[in-house]
Amino acid sequence: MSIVSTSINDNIAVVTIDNPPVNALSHAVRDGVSKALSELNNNDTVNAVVIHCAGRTFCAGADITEFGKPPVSPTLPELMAEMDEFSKPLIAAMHGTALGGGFEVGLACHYRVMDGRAKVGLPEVNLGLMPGAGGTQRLPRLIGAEKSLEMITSGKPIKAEKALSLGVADLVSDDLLCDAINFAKDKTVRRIRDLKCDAGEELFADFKKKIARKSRGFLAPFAAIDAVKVACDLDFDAGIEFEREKFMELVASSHSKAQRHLFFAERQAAKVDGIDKNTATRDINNVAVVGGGIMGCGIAVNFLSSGMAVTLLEITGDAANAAKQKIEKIYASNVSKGRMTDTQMAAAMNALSVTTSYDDLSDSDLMIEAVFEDMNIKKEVLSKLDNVAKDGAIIATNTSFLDIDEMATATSRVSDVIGLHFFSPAHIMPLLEIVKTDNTSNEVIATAFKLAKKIRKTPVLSGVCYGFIANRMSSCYGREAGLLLLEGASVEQVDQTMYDFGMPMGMFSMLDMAGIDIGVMARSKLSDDAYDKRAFSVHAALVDAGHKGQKTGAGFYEYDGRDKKKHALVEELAEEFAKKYNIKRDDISSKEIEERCIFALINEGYKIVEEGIAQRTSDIDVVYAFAFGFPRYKGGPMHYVEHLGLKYVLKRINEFAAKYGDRWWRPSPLLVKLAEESEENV
Ligand code: T1G
Repeated sequence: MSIVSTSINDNIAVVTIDNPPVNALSHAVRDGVSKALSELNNNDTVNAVVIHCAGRTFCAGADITEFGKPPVSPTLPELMAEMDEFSKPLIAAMHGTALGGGFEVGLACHYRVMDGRAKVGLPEVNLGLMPGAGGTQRLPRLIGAEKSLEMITSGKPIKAEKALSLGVADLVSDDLLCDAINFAKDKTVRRIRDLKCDAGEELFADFKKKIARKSRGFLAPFAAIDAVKVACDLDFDAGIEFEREKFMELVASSHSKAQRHLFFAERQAAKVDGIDKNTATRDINNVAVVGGGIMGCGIAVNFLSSGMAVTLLEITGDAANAAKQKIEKIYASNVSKGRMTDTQMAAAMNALSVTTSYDDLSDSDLMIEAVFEDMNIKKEVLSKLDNVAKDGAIIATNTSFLDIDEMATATSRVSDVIGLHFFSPAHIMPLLEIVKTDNTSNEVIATAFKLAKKIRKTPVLSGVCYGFIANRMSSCYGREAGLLLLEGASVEQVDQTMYDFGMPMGMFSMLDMAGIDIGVMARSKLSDDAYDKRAFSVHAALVDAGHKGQKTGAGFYEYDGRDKKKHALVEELAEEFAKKYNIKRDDISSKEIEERCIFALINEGYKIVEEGIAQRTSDIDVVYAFAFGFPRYKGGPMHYVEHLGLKYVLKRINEFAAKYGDRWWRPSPLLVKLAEESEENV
């Protein structure tokens, strides 16, 4: 079947686009549709045209792979203009996810018929863009400025029923093409561009304030707001011109390049080099979770919400029931926020059972432990699981740091053991580190990746090392932050610098939130040469004094409820340890703080790739953006290097090595090689 084909029955033409996998509006598609419409415009036997897509979805947007290359006519805006000139009724028959340019094609049609399960949306902001084919001008004319601002700046799609209620869809159908053809029979041309929209000035200013926190540092949402305002202030053609100009600026921006990088990096991370995508996988329907703490309950929710049965084991009946109540509370909160229905909550809770007996876990397809971060305790749990597990059951650990190769020796099935490292809160954070041991079978790895997709997590493969990818990198950033404290920077200055860089919060605020004692406990099991004790001396002293962070009312900050203020003890401890370690204290620039923290991440990221712990540098970006909120408009630590220049980053790391010693600052050989090969000008 050609990429665009036309059929005509009873004076209704159907233009079908067939460009798998998502009918992206590539040049071939645009050109095919343009040619088809030209012919149909001159065909007197044709009274109306239905635009439809083969495969699983209506056009899911512009072809993102074309961005950054010179535009080739017909561009999407040019095709829209042709559609605006089209003299016969145009009906879009939309199924799947009609997103971005796909939805804009629908809006350039005169009517829209949607499959009952279809969604429409304008997710361009996720790519550092705004709608660039009339979306900011047509949508406000159809549903008003305020609702358009919500859809465009959130990037969130709406379902067919909502689209119908808003007037975006004219018909919702379970027999899409047939109903769209019948719907087309008695229609007349009706262009959205001929409608008007207006809104007060204050709407746009207020909306910018409303999204200021969530969209901090991003460009696209604010540009989109300006474009919607223009839709209310200027005529359609002037608005289209404004939109195109702003869109092209965004396409060329480092922000969009970074966010487009992450879009493809996330999909690439789901591919495991050396494991064929058709590798057999095991069915996972029954899951056992051992440990009913915050992590265990969050992990259980992931599986319950994906329609699987969960048996949660705790040591005592009270603890098991407390875990059930924690899970019930999570679901109740989701229902109260409209994220799920009572029926969905009831179904999830009905699929949950709790127990204190390992025998009750014997039918589980997957068993995952989320118990205390101690090797002996975890080995004991894995051994008990191994004793009751059926053949083919997968045994997983949620450990954040520990050696899973060693842990697996507690079982008789080392090839069935894998790490599934969730991030707290486990039912919300999108990243899942899938950690393979030396013995984990390809079938188990492939099953874990399939499971990640089912529970809507973003998987990244890691090998076994201390902290895997995420926590190993984070400990390097934490090391530099701790040393900067001894060298004269304040907690507030370090945190503010990294917040201004784009991190959701500074390292010390994050430690106070998570609990300083967790890292102190983990490091207590390490040999002294495994980390820089100096960097974490204040952490240990705070915990010794009972200051573990928010949960004790003080840590690196003092807390009055959620309000935080300077904790004088920290400065005293920093001065005390600086003296003990003979570290000179001085004023430190924010640039030095930022480079020490970020370049530590980058250098470690290259080491993780060259050791084979991570498959590729783009996986590192996915980990750090999805687990720790590295600003997506900077693309992740490894993409950000390209923005800074490899030679500059290497130069600065060499300077840090000369000043602070190369125990931690030895440049990664991979970084050195790439910098040498780089053709950039320094
Ligand atoms: N362009 C090119 N390739 C795309 C693509 C796109 N728009 N969308 C998906 N792919 C590839 C993807 O890389 C993967 O490739 C395969 O299709 C399956 O994707 C002018 C400027 C539609 C919800 O942002 O959200 O229109 O890895 O694994 O999980 O105003 O893809 O197999 O080689 O994600 O079923 C706006 C982006 C673009 C939608 C399907 N549109 N796509 O999810 O499959 S900008 C978007 C998605 C734009 C206009 C503006 C999802 C999906 P590979 P997948 P999925």
